[in-house]
Amino acid sequence: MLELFHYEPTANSAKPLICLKEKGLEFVSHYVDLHNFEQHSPEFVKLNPNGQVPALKHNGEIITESTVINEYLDEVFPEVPLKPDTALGRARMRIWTKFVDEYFCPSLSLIGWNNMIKDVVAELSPEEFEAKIARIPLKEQQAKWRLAAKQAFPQEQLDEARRKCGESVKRMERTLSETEWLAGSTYSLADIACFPMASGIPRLMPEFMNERDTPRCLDWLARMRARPGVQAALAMSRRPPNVLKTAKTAAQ
Ligand SMILES: N[C@@H](CCC(=O)N[C@@H](CS)C(=O)NCC(=O)O)C(=O)O
Repeated sequence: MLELFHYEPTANSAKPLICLKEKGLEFVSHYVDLHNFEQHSPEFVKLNPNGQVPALKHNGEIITESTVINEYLDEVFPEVPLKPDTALGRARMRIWTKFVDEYFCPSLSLIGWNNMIKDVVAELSPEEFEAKIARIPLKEQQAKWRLAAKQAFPQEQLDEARRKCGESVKRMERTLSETEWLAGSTYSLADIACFPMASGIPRLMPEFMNERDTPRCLDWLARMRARPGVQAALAMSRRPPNVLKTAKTAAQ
C-alpha cells in the first residue's frame, strides 16, 4: 500500500502528488497542515525526523525527499515511465531535479516564507510561538522560522533569492527553445519538479515570466496544466480559496 503525507499541491508536496497521479497509482492521502504545525508533531517527526513534507510510506517503509520519492515511484512502478529512455536523457533530467532542489526551490521558498509565515504565526502568543519553535527538529529550520515570523530576512538575501528565480526562468526558457520538455523530447520527472516552482511566477514575478520574454515557458506551463495527471494533483487542494488568496496576496 502507498501512503503519502503531504501538504497542498504546491512546492515539494506537489512533486509526488503529480507523479502518483500521472502514474494512475492508488494511494492513501494524509494531509499534513503546515499552518497548524502538524509537520512538527511527535507523530510526524517519527516518520520524517526533519519534520518536513512530503513523506511516502510504501509497504511500511518511509521514503523522504520529494525528488527521491519520485525516483523511487518511477523505479517501483515503471508501467507509466517518467524518465527518458536514454542515459543521456536521464542525466539531463537529474540535472534539472538537482537544480530545482538546490537552486530554484530554496530561492522561491525564502521569498514565500518571508511573505507568508508572519500570517501563520500572527495568532500565537510569544509563549505559544516558542513552544512551536521548540518542536522543530532541525536547528536551521528553527532559525528560518524565527526570521520569517518577523519578516526579517536580510534584504540582500531576498534580492539574491529573487535574482536566482529570474535565472531559473531564463534557464528554463533556453532549454525549452531547444526541446519540447525540460529533459528532451520526453515528459519526465524534470518537468514535474519544475512545475510547482514555476507555476506561480507569471503572477508573482511577471517581470521574469511573460509573453514577450519567455513565450516557451508560458507554452510549457499551459501544456503542463492541460495534463490530466497535473489537473488531478491540483484538484487535491484543501485550503479554502480565501486562505490561499490571502497567502497569494501576501506573497506579492
Ligand atoms: N528537500 C525536501 C524539502 C522538504 C520541505 O522543505 N518541505 C516544506 C514544504 S515544501 C516543509 O515541510 N516546510 C515546513 C517546515 O519546514 O516547517 C524535499 O524535497 O522533500
